[in-house]
Amino acid sequence: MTSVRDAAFELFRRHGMTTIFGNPGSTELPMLGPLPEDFRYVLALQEAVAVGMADGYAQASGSIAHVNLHTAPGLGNGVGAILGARANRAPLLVTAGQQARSMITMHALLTNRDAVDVPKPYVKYGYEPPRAVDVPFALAQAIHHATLPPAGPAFVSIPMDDWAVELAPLDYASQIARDVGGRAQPEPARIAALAERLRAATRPAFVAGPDIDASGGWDAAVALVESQRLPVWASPATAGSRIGFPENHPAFQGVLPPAVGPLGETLAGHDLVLVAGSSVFPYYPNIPGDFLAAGSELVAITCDPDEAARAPVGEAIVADVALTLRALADALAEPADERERPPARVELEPAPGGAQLTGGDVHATLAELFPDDGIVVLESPSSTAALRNRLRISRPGSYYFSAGGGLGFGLAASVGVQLAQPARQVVCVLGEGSAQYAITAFWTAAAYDVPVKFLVLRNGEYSILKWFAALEGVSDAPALDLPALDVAATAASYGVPSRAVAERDQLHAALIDALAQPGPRLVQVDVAPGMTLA
Ligand SMILES: Cc1ncc(C[n+]2csc(CCOP(=O)(O)OP(=O)(O)O)c2C)c(N)n1
Repeated sequence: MTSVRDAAFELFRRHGMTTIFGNPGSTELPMLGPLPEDFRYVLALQEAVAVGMADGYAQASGSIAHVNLHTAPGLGNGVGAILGARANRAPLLVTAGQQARSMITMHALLTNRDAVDVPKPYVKYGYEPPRAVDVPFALAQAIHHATLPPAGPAFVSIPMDDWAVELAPLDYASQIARDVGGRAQPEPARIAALAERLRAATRPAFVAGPDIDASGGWDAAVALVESQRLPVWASPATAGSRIGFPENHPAFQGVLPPAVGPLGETLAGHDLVLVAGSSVFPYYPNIPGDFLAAGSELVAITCDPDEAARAPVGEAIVADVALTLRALADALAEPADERERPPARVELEPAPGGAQLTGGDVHATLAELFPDDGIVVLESPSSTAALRNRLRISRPGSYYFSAGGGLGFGLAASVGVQLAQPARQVVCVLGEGSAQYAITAFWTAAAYDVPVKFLVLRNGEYSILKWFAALEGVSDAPALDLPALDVAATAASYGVPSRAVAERDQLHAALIDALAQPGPRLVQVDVAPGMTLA
């Protein structure tokens, strides 16, 4: 006979989901033990960390990942990270244990009350099957929802006494065998019309968003930009989960500012703005202005109907980003040789150095040593711009950032990214404040010997919040200083060999050494407080 558990693991196997991230409790044990030999369980010590790891793993592997959470309190812990996974478009199956069916109505301890409502705004699908025999079918549906564009998390709550229930073939066999896929081709008429507008435009521009990378459209974007001589802007860094265009390319102009007014002004003078793989736009903070300058028109390409519907300006084509860029390049068979080449990028001058290193100094040193096929996972708010300016990431699948705005993604996700990409070196760049939101991921990195190199910038404060306080006209906000946090000592206590440095030559030597070692390593560097753009 086949149990719910047998059928569920067979389903996971069919979808290549043989790695399970999680933090277990008594309500999950009936699912987990004994784990089939072809599965591995990656233990996170807190659920937000488990979700962040699974998010990084899903994005970097380009396939669905499974994260298993403890019932109500564990699911609650995971919700902020589930929000992040939704914003990052990470295909995730999120499962959580539930009390035994006979105990739910009396709300016995560990009942997940209204379980489906807990992560509701952030999952594409949420379900608690009415019968044990429906569990494999519900899991299959969640997998399809999670992977169909736009990808995202899907949730199933599973009562703990369901796993041992025996199934008849009719309950599960055809349901778990289904293959469901669908990357939409754009409508030919819309592509023809867009190609015509692009041909006729005098100063068109291209905005590269994260979904170019996720959809495999990197080469198509480069080919289109080169043949049409388009200047390229990256979509705002504050919510760009990935990079969609090589930032060392001569057509690259920089990263768009995230606020409405400055963003519109930056694109002024372009009669047609083509946005690929980004919302229009992940605006923040509230600096009002025109969405677009007079004379500018905008067309966005997105796989997400919601993103298309809620844009405050412009038109949209809803289809797979890579397929659309290829279709557009085909429709524009002739290169735009008569158009002027994009101007050279305006370089930002690094701020004059003081006694202490700046974030820009640190990223300049990192750029010197960064491996050709390295991957950056970034969560260092006051030096995000400096890292983008200094590193000039130029290969696909090489940059991950939390699009949801929640801290805790970076440290956790870096472990998942490295597990998904064992042949490439992951460098995780963190602020000392950001590191605290997923601090226990150091334990998983050490315990599973995941060789991430962590670079922690320690400036003794929440620098970005001081910058925001000035922008918002807020004075004397409490609790923006973080004296004496020592991430190096904390990571060492979890088993990650760590060094703390303060001088440029020490940093250089410590990074060389860390990159040469086989396991996880951490370098903490003291930097001057404040924002650094370059
Ligand atoms: C879950 C979560 N809580 C709080 C915040 C608000 N927040 C944004 S940036 C920041 C400070 C981060 O400090 P640190 O990593 O030291 O970076 P710095 O600004 O100093 O570069 C905080 C608390 C957030 N974004 N996410």
